[in-house]
Amino acid sequence: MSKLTSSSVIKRYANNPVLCDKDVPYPATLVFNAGITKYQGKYVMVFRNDYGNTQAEVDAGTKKPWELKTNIGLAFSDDGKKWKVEPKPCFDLSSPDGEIRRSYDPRLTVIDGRVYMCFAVDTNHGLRGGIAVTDDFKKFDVLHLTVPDNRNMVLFPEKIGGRYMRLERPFPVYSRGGKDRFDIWMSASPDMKYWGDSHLVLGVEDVPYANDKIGPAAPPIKTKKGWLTTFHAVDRDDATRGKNGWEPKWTKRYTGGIMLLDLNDPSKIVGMSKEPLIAPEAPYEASGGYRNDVIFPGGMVLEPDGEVKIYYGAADTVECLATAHVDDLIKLCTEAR
Ligand code: BMA
Repeated sequence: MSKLTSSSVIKRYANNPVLCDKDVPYPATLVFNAGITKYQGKYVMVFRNDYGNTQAEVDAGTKKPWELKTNIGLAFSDDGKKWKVEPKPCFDLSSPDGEIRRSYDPRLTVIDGRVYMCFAVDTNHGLRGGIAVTDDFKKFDVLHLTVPDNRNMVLFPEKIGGRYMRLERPFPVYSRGGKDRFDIWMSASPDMKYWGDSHLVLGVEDVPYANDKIGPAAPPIKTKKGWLTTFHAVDRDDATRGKNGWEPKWTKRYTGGIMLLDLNDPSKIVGMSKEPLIAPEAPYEASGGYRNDVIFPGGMVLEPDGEVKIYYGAADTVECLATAHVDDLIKLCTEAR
């Protein structure tokens, strides 16, 4: 697939990345794919931390990146730009019997004053999606784990029609031709524990710049025109792409997209931009990372003046920030219809 460029409404933060391994006071190598929200007057970030081998060890060929272990770290900020990482990781679901290998890619949503965290879980019997709730980021109660293979879940910040709602991305390999053809779905729940009434929201074939899979990105934000939400879109080129990062072979590209969902029935798409919102272009997105050409949005904050902060993992290596005005983002979705 050809070159992809970011929308002109997007401004990258000049001091990107906002968080990287050097900011973390415990073993850290890849610091990325964070969930961010505002809670009790502060910005809060939970981030994925892959640790175990240094980049130098990987580069020297003495250690392989896939030996990395993962935990979830915690950081706070007063302005959403300068972050201070807490002394210890805040969440690690790996179980002593080895069945749960790790949890990662957290996303945060505040609902009725409590913080809910969605996360992915690798187990010996498949990839699962989890939901936990916390009030202090010290104690997390795990409320729900999906059956495999389903992850990349994000919650809406309020009940809709009396039910909690989530976007999610199952991996239906068997019925989609035995390869990646994965779509965005949604489900509802009366209590965060039992989920059902599932609907397809967006098929991968409807995203012009994806030829592989798509998935939910940052949790939706509410606007007058609908639920504004990002997603990630993947195109793959095994013929011309090869080594692209520390990994021996990486032939995918991850791009951020944007769509608007109906306020009362979010399984209905009001509009979707036919072009990427953020495509990997900056040096920290396109070179020098673990997997280059990866944009993975996980947090979106709507400020009172209409600025939207979009946080995204870049190159599976660092955490970055870009901003846009909410009206421009809505226009991108509605004018594309
Ligand atoms: C996905 C997830 C993400 C990661 C992305 C790109 O499948 O593993 O955590 O950012 O691939 O490597």
